[in-house]
Amino acid sequence: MSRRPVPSILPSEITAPEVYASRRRFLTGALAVAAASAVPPALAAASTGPVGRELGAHRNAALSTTEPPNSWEDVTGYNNYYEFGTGKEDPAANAGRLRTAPWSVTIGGEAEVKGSVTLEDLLKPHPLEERVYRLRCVEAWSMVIPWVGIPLGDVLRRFRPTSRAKYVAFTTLRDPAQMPGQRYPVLDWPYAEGLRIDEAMHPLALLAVGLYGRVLPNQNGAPLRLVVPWKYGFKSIKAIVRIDFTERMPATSWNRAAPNEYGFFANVNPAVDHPRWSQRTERRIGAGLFAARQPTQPFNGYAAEVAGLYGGMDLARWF
Ligand SMILES: Nc1nc2c(c(=O)[nH]1)N[C@H]1C(S)=C(S)[C@@H](COP(=O)(O)O)O[C@H]1N2
Ligand SMILES: [Mo]
Repeated sequence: MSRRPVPSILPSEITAPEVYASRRRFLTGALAVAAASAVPPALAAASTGPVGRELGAHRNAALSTTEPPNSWEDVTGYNNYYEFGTGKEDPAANAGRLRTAPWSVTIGGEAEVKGSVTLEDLLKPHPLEERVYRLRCVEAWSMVIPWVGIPLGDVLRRFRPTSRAKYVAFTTLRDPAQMPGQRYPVLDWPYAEGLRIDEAMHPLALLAVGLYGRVLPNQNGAPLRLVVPWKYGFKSIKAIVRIDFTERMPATSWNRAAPNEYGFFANVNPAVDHPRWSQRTERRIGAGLFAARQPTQPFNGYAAEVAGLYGGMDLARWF
């Protein structure tokens, strides 16, 4: 067992950021009579439209939703990335200085090919695809994001996982000098996530390097992040520096922080509430304060593709 400092505030005592943010907007809005916009005034003023190096990517229409994508401002201005603060606007304000090049990823564990690989070499053999996916946060909000990336399974297979590889563990960079949020014990750093190997090999699991046709903004997980569209957003780990093939289910950050609230599987499931709020509906970011909440779909709308991965499992127990 590793020792860790006792957090001064338990994760379960932190006001859900969602609640905090909406409360704050309400206060501002009530005074400014600007409540119809869900975008905070400071962000709206700073909006520039898409920026960053353009990537050539071909749209994978078969795997894309036809729902309209959220604006660049929503996607890059309303983020969860606790390494840069727990507020939704903190990552956009603080992640800019993260050095994302050079970048390499270390592959370890139950695989025949292991060691450090540069990001360029990791990406080289794979054509980039654009896929428009819903992102459903466990905090009951959602967005639609045009990601650019490569299928995770295609990358993993190159390292020839052994027959003992039952899970894949992912680790974010740990660098408190660059990631100021890591100076506070909000989570057990570095951020860690994992998938069962069949989930990781599923064609919908994406390793993203861009969005809106451009290189990922730092606040969205540059230079390399996971996107697992049928699971709650916290599974989609950002700024990945390690990938390990494991025989045992790996420890994951949110599950360690509050195991009764965040399961390992974390499949989007409107029938299983979070202990502190309902998961039946969601608020689409950018739809405006008066827009109706939308019903949340099992597996975030990807049930036809992925439900078969969980045949025979009690999804209320394995939440
Ligand atoms: N390393 C790291 N990855 C992370 C997080 C984080 O705090 N740290 N937040 C997660 C959560 S809760 C969500 S909802 C998504 C948000 O992705 P986005 O900001 O690109 O929309 O990132 C996930 N990946
Ligand atoms: Mo989330």
